[in-house]
Amino acid sequence: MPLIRPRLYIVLSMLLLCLLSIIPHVSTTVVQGAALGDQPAAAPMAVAATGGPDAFGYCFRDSTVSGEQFTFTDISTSGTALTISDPDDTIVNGVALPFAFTYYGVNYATLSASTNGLLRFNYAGTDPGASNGTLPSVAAPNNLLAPYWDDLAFPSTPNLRIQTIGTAGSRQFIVQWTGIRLFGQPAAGVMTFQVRLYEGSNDIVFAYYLAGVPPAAPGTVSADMAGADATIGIENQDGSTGLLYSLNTAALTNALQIHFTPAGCFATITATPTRTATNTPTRTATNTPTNTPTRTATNTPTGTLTATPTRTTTATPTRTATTTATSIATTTSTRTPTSGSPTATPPARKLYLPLIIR
Ligand SMILES: [Ca+2]
Ligand SMILES: [Ca+2]
Repeated sequence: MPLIRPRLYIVLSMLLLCLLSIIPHVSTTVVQGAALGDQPAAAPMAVAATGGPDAFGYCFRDSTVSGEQFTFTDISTSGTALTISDPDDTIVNGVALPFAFTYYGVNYATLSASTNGLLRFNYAGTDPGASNGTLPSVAAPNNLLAPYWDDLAFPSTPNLRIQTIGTAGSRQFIVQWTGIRLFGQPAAGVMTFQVRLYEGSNDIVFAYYLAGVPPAAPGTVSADMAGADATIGIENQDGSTGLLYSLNTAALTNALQIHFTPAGCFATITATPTRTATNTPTRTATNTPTNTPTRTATNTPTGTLTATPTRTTTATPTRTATTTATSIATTTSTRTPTSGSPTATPPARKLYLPLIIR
């Protein structure tokens, strides 16, 4: 059927075109292997300067918080070197602690130190590996401190040391990774960090001297060195609780420390200050009154004066003649008739002579 064949070809061709149009384009995807033992990086997390409490009561704060001072007691030469069989993935078990250290309520006399930036308690196995994960997580490994859990390696001679400082009762046990670097990174990108365990308080401090080996001045801290691929935090015995400082986030800076404590959250962060007034304010009059107050008698005395004052003579004055007459005048009186003529001759006057008797 000469007419039928061309039609068949056309129909078949159209069907083929339709099929091609609905088949998606296949692109070549190269699945990158996890870089040098790292797990694929998760999305960066927001990092807080403080955290906790976790279910046990641990809290942390970093040295960007007022009251948390960065300190770094370098033991890169003074400390006792741990024997490292492999500068890449090695854990040293049975490191004796100079004092019983209580971690999540359990006393430990030894710990394990890994070249991949981990400390572990009650552990006797092989290195848990460089593949860091989140905290807390019931997935192994558990019961750990992660100052810098990542795929790390010492570039040449391993320098993982321990040292105890201070006096009994307030000692610090220090574990320090000196001049370590991210696996495969340039030799210039070395980092130094330490963990300090505190006797008595059972506090834990992670201190970072990134991009160098003290006392040399630190170099440039890359994002990777700042923790862009690392886990930093703590986790309890069964992985049921813990504190995560950062996960796959460039959160670290040179001269930073992170302080964990089982004593609850730091008072300087959580306490609300209370103010108690201790002084009673005194007010002083600053203006002098300008008006003179006037007093108005409001009561009129109503009583009547009834008593008459009496005077009593208390003394009778006496008068005494003070003068005596001293002479009496002798006068010869002469009587002169005042009128008429005498009617009788006055009697003769007799002379009396004095008789003198001898
Ligand atoms: Ca875990
Ligand atoms: Ca490693």
